[in-house]
Amino acid sequence: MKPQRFVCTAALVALGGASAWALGGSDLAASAISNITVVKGSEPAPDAAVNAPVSKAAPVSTSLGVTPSLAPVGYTLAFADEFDGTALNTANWYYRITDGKYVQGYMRSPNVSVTGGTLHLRYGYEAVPGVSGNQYTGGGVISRPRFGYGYYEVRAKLYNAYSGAHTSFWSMGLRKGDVGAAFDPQINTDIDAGMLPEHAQIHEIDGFEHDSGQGMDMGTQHQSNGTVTLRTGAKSAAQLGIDFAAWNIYAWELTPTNTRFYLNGVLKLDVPTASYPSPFAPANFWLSLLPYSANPNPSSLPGFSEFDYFHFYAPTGLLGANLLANSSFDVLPLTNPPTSLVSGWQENYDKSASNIIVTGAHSGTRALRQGLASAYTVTDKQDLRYIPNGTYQLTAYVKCSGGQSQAVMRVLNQGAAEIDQNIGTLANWTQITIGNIVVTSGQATIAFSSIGSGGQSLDIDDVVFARVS
Ligand SMILES: [Ca+2]
Repeated sequence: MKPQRFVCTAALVALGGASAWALGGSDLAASAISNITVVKGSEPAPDAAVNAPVSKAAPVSTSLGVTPSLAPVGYTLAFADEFDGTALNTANWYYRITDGKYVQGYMRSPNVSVTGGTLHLRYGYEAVPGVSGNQYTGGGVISRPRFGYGYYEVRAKLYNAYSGAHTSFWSMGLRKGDVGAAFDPQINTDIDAGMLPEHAQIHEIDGFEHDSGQGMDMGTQHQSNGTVTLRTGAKSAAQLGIDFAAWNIYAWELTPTNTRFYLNGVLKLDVPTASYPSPFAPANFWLSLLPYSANPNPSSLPGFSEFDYFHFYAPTGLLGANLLANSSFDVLPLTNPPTSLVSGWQENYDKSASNIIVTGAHSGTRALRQGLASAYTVTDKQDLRYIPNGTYQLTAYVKCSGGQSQAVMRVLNQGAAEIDQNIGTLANWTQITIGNIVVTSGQATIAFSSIGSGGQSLDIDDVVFARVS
């Protein structure tokens, strides 16, 4: 098995059985990422625990010194972790932890450390609790925030002494219960609290996938259907003109029209969306070192891959682009998708009242229905962060039984008072609009909320949230 794509990717397995969702909100006061709850009248502000934007033109001081910004024009630094200090900032990151052995080893939180100004991912051959004999171990981190269109950059020095380690710089949404990734308990906590979608494994971008002692691949692939779009294929250090074990700056740029991959500021691959269509979805950002084959010299371990920083630069323009994931609800999770999974959307409160319908959609084959056979309160939302300030418009097609005590399309956390569009009885698909949405906070929450009685329903399809000026 050539694990070039597979090992970076989370395991493609069916989701487990139905989860027992708690109703209502959750107490996440300790979390640096606020739960942006959306029952009207109780809307805590989103956190401000991200670095203040700075001019892209300004050099960026990192742990290893001052780095010239390699970001293309049209971007502003919106999020940065310099990996300074003495511990991983768990307000920014989950640990990537596997459910037991995965590929060739165990992904564990003790293999992640921050020291000397860099993130260290340790590649070990050592005892693992509950397992006999030495085992290969690795580690990784997954960002708690999700990032969309923008420029992603790291400076990295990779384990390359012998074959066996797969280090990667990439993005993908999380999926609850993913055996290859999702066993940091905070992930389930955040999903259950409606801070993350239960399923957001829609699109994967690989800034690099490096097989130690061998080569490096870059490119994109659909996660929702497992299709590779365009990749460089494995390139040796000589072909790339770098030393993998030395510090290099790796980056990609995601725009509505292209995904571009850079090495030390040089464009290495350009994936035009028109030629290689990909579903857009804001995604978690990952850094990981995964044991993928036996190391020929395990007594030489531990080894390390190091990251000096992760920077995300938000675009300053982005006019006309829909910033919502799975805006038409037609993304299909990979394996026997249950209609209870609303890919890309954060469900909250009575999650059983939020389901995909597969007949009568406005477009495609699927739409969202809020409704239940008994009384319910439900919200489907997307917390968009690191988006450009400006004036936006939100539109959606809806059908509604009427009679709910609340059925509403909402914009909140945009830097001003919440804006609502109440939805009454609509027998046919009808487009509704909230215009003149002035975003000043670099973020916005787009939500649909219902409080209804048994048998009532609100259907939603083709939601567009885009900047107009
Ligand atoms: Ca649809």
